[in-house]
Amino acid sequence: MRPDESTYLQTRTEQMVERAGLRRRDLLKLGATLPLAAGVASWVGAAPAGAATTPIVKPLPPEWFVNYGTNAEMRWETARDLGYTIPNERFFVRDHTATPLIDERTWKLRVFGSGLDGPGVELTYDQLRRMPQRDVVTAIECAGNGRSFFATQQGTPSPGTQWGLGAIGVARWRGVPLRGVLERAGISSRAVDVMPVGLDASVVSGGVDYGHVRRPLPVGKALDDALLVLAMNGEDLPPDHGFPVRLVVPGWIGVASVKWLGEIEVSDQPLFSYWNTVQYVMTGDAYPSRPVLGAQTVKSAWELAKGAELPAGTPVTLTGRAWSGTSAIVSVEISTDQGASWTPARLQGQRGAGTWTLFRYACRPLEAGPAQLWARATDGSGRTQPLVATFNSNGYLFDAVVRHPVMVR
Ligand SMILES: Nc1nc2c(c(=O)[nH]1)N[C@H]1C(S)=C(S)[C@@H](COP(=O)(O)O)O[C@H]1N2
Ligand SMILES: [Mo]
Repeated sequence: MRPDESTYLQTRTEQMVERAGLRRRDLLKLGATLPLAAGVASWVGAAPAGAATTPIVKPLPPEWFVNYGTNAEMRWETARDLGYTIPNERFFVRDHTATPLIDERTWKLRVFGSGLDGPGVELTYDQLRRMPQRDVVTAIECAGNGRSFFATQQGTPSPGTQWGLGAIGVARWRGVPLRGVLERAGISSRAVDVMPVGLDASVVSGGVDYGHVRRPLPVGKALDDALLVLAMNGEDLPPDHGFPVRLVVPGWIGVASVKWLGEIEVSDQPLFSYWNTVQYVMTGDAYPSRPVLGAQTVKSAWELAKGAELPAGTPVTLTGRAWSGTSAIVSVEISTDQGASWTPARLQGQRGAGTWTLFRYACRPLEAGPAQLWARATDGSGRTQPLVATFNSNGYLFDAVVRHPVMVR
C-alpha cells in the first residue's frame, strides 16, 4: 500500500522561498507553474502549456553547474575555492522525476513489514527530531558519475546522463541512525531487506509506471551506518536534497540515499524494485551474473577546467580530490607523460572510507602545447584506478584514470 500523496505533499510557495532562499525572479518563474496546495504529481506531470518546468528548485548558475534538466553536476574547477565540504547551494542534484515540496507538519514516516515483530511505527517530523542524532561527513555520488568517459575516452557509449566527474559532493549530514528507528519499530532477527521509499512522483518510462523511487538495502548495512538525515551542513535539508528527511548510506551509490523519505519497508524476504533489478545492476558481457551495485568505486578528479591553460616554465600547484566507497585513499600518483612515469601527489587533511582526500601536485610545465594530466588513486584495500574501466551497459562505476586535457602556453 502506498500513502495518499496528497496528505503528505503540498506545494507551498512560501515554504519554497524560505527553504531554498530563492530570489524574487525565480519565485515569479516558479509561481507561474505551481498551483498552490496541489498534489505534487499535478505540477511535475502537467505544467501549464508553455510554462517553464523547474524540476530542480535551487538556482543552477552555469558557472557552478552543468545543467541536464532533472540533474545538475558540479563544475570541478569551482571546487578549488571550496572547503572540504560542498555548500548546499553548490551540491550536485540528481532527480529521477522532480523535486517535490513537502510540508514537514503533515509529513510522517511509516515503518512496516514482515521483518518487524508487531505492526511497526509512524513517526512525525518532531518525533524523529527528538531521537538521538549524530553527524557524519560522507560523500553522495551517483553510480553513473563519470559515465561520459565510456564514450569519450573508451569509444563505448552507454545511455543515461552523460556526467563528467561532478556527480559527487561531500557534506556534513546530521540525523538519526536508521538503526534507532528500526529498533523502535521492532525489527526482528528474521529481517533481510530494508526498503526506503521516496515521496517524489512515480517514475514513468516508456509508458510503464515503476512507482516511487525505492531500493532495498541489506539489513546489515541498514543497521550499520545508514542515517535518517534532517540537516545538511548545519541547515535543514534543502528541498532538492530531500527535505524533510532523506537516507544517507555512506560509501554506497547515490540512489541508496533515498530522498524525501515517506516509508520504510522491513521484510523477512528479499525485496525487489526497478532500482535493484533493471537499474543499478551491472549488465553486459562482462557481468553475466548481473551483480547488484552497492559500494562505490575508486576515483579522482582535478579541480581544474577541461583545457585549462598553464603558463610554460612557471611553477604551478595543481589540486584535486580522490575517493573510494570502501576505504580511505592511501595514494594518488600523477603522470604527465601518458602513463610512462608516475609521481606521488601530496595528500592533505581528512581521509576515510566514503569520503574524499584532497591532493596537491607541484610542477613546472616546460614544453608549450597540448598536454594531459593523469591522476591515479589507490585505496586502503589495494584498489588502484585502472587505465581502462570495464564496460557495462548502463555505464556505472567508471573508475579508470581520466585524461584531463590542458594547454601549456
Ligand atoms: N526519492 C528519491 N531519492 C533519490 C533520487 C530520486 O530521484 N528520488 N535520486 C537518487 C540518486 S540516483 C542520487 S545520485 C542521489 C542524489 O542526491 P542529491 O540530489 O542530493 O545530490 O539521490 C538519490 N535519491
Ligand atoms: Mo544516482
